Amino acid sequence: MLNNKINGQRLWDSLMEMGQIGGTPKGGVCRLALTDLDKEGRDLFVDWCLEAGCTVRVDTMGNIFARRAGKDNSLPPVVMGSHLDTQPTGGKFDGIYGVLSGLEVIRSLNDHNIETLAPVEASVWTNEEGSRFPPAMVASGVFAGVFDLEYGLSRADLDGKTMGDELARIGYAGEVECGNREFKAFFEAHIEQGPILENEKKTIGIVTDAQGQRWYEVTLTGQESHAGPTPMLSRKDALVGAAKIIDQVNRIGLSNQPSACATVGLLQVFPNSRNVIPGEVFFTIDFRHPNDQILAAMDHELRELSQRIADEQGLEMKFEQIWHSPPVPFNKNCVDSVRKAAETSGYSHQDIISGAGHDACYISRVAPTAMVFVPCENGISHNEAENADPADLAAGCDVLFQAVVEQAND
Ligand code: HGY
Ligand code: MN
Ligand code: MN
Ligand code: MN
Repeated sequence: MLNNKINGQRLWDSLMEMGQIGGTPKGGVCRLALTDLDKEGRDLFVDWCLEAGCTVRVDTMGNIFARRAGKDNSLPPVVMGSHLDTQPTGGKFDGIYGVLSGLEVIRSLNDHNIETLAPVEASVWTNEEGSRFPPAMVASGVFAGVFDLEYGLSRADLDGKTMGDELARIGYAGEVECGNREFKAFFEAHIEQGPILENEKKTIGIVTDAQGQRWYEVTLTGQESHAGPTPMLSRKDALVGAAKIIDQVNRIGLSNQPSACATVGLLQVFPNSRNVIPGEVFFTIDFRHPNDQILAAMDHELRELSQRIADEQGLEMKFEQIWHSPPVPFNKNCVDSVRKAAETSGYSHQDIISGAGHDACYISRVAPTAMVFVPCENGISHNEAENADPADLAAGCDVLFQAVVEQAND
């Protein structure tokens, strides 16, 4: 039996140590992509992998691959991984759990002197969150051929710094080509980031699919003027227009239940002064649904309503869809490896669709891919209060271990 080979305490201790890098007073983590703190986290991960006897390579998008040799190293590797970058008010587990679970699998293979036929690799994917450099999952997207390298390296933050500049600055502009490399399989362990597994009292989520996403950027331009003498009926108030559109974003989400999600997470008002009518507003929209047709219908309704509101308010509108990641069905053979491991180990489990995007979504385009979910406390994530039960985290890593070994020896 290959279950219970991992060391749950060592996994937890590694998560807590990594969580100190960019740790916040409320117990969360702020380690934005390609900052000095991201470099610190990457360096710690690389050191741990070298200590575990891995060879480490970095590609041109800064993706890291720590390789443990197998019996036949001419075979394509089974790769595990996720991301180390966090949201500004992120937690210790989103992404990091998948990276350090991969490391724990390698450490446990070493402990038990298990030699796999194919090599296995623990990986880190750059800028999964898309918080500092939109869109999300851009480096796994370049690896999967969804974006070209030039697009990836040119992604810029709000200060105009590009990913290419920042990769070079922190010393993670690798030489290895990003992509064009065969994986036998790819597995990502992740906290669910929602309430389903906790509510259903299940330890393991067998992720069959991930929902589709569409991201938009909207700029409304009206007339900046004095809040006092300017009559209400002659105003071109960009914030009133934005508020009406944002209300429609929420209504479109609510009218496509039970699965749709609709979020405006970033809003900037110019000049942002209490007695000046806002002349310009910039905001983002995040739409999600497991069904691409419904997501397309939501898109159509949003575009129509936004233009109508802008016209009624006398505003200029720049409306841009900056990203569309269609829904993803994961690979049945890999999903079955996850299911078999959960069943033979006696972990309570259920099938689940991922509400969040993950690097696995893009990697699934170029390699057989599956995910392992574990519950998180109150379903909270992208929040400093993010937490998970050490026993659940260990169970998920145990399932990952068994699925990876099965695929590596297949
Ligand atoms: O937004 C997402 O789904 C992921 O956390 N980047
Ligand atoms: Mn994540
Ligand atoms: Mn996230
Ligand atoms: Mn079952």
